Amino acid sequence: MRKPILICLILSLLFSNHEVFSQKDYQPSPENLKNREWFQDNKYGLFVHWGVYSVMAGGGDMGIAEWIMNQKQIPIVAYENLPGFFNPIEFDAEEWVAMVKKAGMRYITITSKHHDGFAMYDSKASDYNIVKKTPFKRDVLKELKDACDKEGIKLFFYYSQLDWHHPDYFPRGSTGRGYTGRPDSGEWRKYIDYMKDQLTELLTNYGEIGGIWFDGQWDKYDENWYLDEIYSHIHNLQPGALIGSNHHLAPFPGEDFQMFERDLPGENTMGFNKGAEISQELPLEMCETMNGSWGYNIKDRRFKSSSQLLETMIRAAGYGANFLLNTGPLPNGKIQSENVDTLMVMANWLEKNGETIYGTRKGPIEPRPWGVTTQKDNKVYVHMLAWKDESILIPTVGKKVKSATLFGDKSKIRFSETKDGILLTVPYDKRKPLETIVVLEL
Ligand code: FHN
Repeated sequence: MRKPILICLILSLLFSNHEVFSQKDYQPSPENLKNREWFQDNKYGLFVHWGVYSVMAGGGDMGIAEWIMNQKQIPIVAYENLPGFFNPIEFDAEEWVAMVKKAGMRYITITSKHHDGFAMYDSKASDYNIVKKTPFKRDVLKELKDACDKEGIKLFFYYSQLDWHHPDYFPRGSTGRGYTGRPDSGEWRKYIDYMKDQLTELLTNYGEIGGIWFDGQWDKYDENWYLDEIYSHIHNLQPGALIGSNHHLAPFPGEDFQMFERDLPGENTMGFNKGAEISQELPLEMCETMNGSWGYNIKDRRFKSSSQLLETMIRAAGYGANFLLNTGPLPNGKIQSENVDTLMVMANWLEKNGETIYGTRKGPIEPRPWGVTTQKDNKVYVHMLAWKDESILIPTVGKKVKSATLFGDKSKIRFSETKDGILLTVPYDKRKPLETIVVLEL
């Protein structure tokens, strides 16, 4: 084939995919744009992976929790017993939200349905839900939403497009194959309608929500996910709702924020990031686990320290990204006490230093191994995270620096500005881990 024809063919294929896969011509509503600003200002949220899988607590294996059905190849007919054992009598939505507030978090993103297909809310689209199938019979999303509304915390719903339970999730993707016991048949369009019905419930029965956090498109990259239709539907029901999808690709039109899983934007230590470009326009969010698991895993004691998590949060802010920190609640409805302890230590830091994170955007200097910058109005916050010497030459910041002070005690920091950069000197006795923050007033 001649080269120009081949190029045209590739371009037209790309273009047609683009049309099928995204909400073309999407213009975010004014509410949506306002919510994007809110999202970027508020920076820090709690991710919650809670489902009937918590009863199995990882089954004694490290790294397995919400994936247990697939990892242990549990057929649907057997997995369907699990809801019968799920009775989180100690669940108290108000207690969760009070903890979130105390932690300095501003929103919660909770699993409404994970890959196992079990709805953690009162779904009319399927009986496979917490109200119909568990002895608990309560709609935890409803209780959480009410508690969030009282405290001014926003609630987002995680929704797995991937489904190991629904018969019409066919053709199957890279997971949930064979062992589930589903017949090798099904109608994809019926599954899309089912998903649409469930999303309608989530967007109409819980008042105004923060948005929908999709996950699972990576199970079948070549599938038609009807994103145009689904995203338009969501935005029609709630124009302000932010849509994000954890497909590990560059955002599609119709998405309102871009997310990164367990890696800072652009990094790829986890192997998820397929070289996706970082959006210069959309808000960003990084999600992270507190140990190595999302859902509750009884054996996973690899808890990250509060310092480690704080450093990640600060570095994320240096990219302009929110930090969505996960907990996997216990099957009795309590939040793991180790997680609460860590969150409270982080809360102390935020109480003192929150000004350098909340309401900021990424600073004028790109994130560096030594640290990051954030910015608000005429102030640049230089977070010196890993700099051992007394002086450091940082790049110029575009405007003249009027003063340099240490955040906290406001002591003057010696600085000199040349065309080569800004030389800052922070005396050793003024340094504290994670709290050496120089404020440059422009
Ligand atoms: O498979 C899921 C996993 O269980 C978890 O929900 C994370 C959260 O980002 N996302 C998926 C993997 O990309």
